[in-house]
This record gives sequence, C-alpha cells and structure tokens, in this order.
Amino acid sequence: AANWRPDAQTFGRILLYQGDITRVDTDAIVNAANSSLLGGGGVDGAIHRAGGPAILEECRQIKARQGGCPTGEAVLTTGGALPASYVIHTVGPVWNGGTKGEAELLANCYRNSLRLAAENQLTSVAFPGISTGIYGYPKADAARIAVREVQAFLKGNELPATVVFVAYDEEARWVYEQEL
Ligand code: AR6
Repeated sequence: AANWRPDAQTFGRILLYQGDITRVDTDAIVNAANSSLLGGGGVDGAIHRAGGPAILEECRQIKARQGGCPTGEAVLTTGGALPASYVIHTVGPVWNGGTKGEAELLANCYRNSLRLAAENQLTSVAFPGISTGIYGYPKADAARIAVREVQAFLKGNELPATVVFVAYDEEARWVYEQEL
C-alpha cells in the first residue's frame, strides 16, 4: 500500500494524495452525497459522471428501500465504471456555525463509512473532505475530525488496512499534512 502512488505521502496506514478521487483505485472511494442519494454537484457529480448510470440505479434502489440516507450515515454501492470497486456514500452535515452538532455528525460519517468498509472486507478506502465544499465546513476543523476518527478506527481494526485522504487542491493537502 505504501507504493500505491509514488506521489502519495505515507503516515503509517494513512496516505495523503492530492488529485481527483474518481481516478483513485482503492477498493472503495467515499462519496460526499446528500440524503436523497440521487446525485448533485461537487465530488458527488464527478463520481456519478465517471462511474456511469449503474451507481445511480443502485442509489435509487436503496432510496426506495430505506428512504435515503440520514446525515452521518453511510451506504454501499458498486463502483460502476470507476477504477474503485465500490462507492461508500455518506452524507455530511451542512455547516451552520458549529453549534448544531456538526462535529459529531461529521465524525459519524467517517466512523460509519469505515465500519461499512470493514464489514465488507474492504482493504483500502479513499475519502474526500466530506462537507468541506458546498456544505461549507471549515477545512481545518474538518481535517482534524477526519484524521482523529480514521486514526482511532485503524487502531482498533485491521480492516481497512489503508486509508487514503484525497485532497483536491494544494490548500486541502497542506491542511491534512498539518494534522497528520
Ligand atoms: N476529487 C476529490 N475531491 C473533490 C472532487 C474530486 N473530483 N471534487 C470536489 N472535491 P463537495 P460537500 C472536494 O461540495 O461539501 C453535492 O451537491 C471539494 O474540494 O463535493 O459534502 C452533494 O450532492 C471539497 O473539499 O461536498 C451534496 O448536496 C470536498 O470534495 C453536497 O454537494 C467536498 O465538497 C455535499 O457537499
């Protein structure tokens, strides 16, 4: 896993990579979805564009079965045409100033996504900065929670063996690097 990408930085079982998550070939990539699971902008739009209609069809079936995905929860679909085999769709909180339980809900996104990965025997999972785009969560606060939750989970679990943080731009990469 340490050689996964020559340009990724390694911090034990955590890798930091700057780029487009739709090109990442971990077992699963995580989508920053919304509760409808029916697609949107940002990384959600990019994943559905790159992964093709099969992912959206699975999302529709999950929505029909359970009515969508509440904030902080996660669901699993296959990866369609993506290099990743699976997509874990999680719904981050909308930033509302920080007093509406945002930190706990964001932590739940990481925990529940990792639990889903472990339950499905997935070896490697890549996360975007959930909630840090359209949902407005401050990037440094979000990275602190992401790193804390992933480190805690990895300490207690053998799977996933490797977690990749995907920073979309240089600023995001720098913020993760500080936390790691
Ligand atoms: N690869 C990696 N990271 C990306 C990519 C990409 N291709 N594209 C964007 N990012 P956002 P949210 C980063 O807005 O804030 C959608 O409409 C981006 O720079 O995608 O959780 C959903 O349907 C940012 O750091 O997700 C929801 O309605 C991070 O991914 C809503 O947006 C997350 O930004 C969710 O908002």
